[in-house]
Amino acid sequence: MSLERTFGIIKPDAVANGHVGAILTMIKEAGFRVVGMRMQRLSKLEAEAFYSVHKERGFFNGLVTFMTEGPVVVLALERENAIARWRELMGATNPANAAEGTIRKSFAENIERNSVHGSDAVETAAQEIPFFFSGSELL
Ligand code: 3AN
Repeated sequence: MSLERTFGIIKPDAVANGHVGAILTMIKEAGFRVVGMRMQRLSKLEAEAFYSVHKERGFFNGLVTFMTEGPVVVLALERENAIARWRELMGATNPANAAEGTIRKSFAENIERNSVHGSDAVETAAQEIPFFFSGSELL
């Protein structure tokens, strides 16, 4: 099977609570290669554009407020079957339903403040990686 790339975010709750190191360790132990990584604070415009697929949802404004409340770490991750494996390592959207050993089970506060984001399909990863990284930032 060939290598695949996916996009991830360590969200403001996990950064503020000091979980970046632990999450990066889980990523390494799950066999991913970090090909891009940067700490930044999202602007309101960036968060709205990134989550535009959810703009009609009731939780959209709260999600944008949360995603801009503090720094995040944006990640491009590579391994075989990276998109599915990263979703598996993240765990279910609602941490109450997340499996043991997943990032959300370990660190997420609730369905909104759920510690990490991950692309959900090949097409999404192909949009989300270049949304945050230029070609020369992917190593
Ligand atoms: P996932 O992040 O697992 O792909 P999505 O794409 O359904 O889940 O939702 C995107 C983000 O929107 C979630 N990570 C979470 O922060 C937030 N979210 C999703 N559903 C809800 C909800 N019912 N209430 C509040 N926030 C939500």
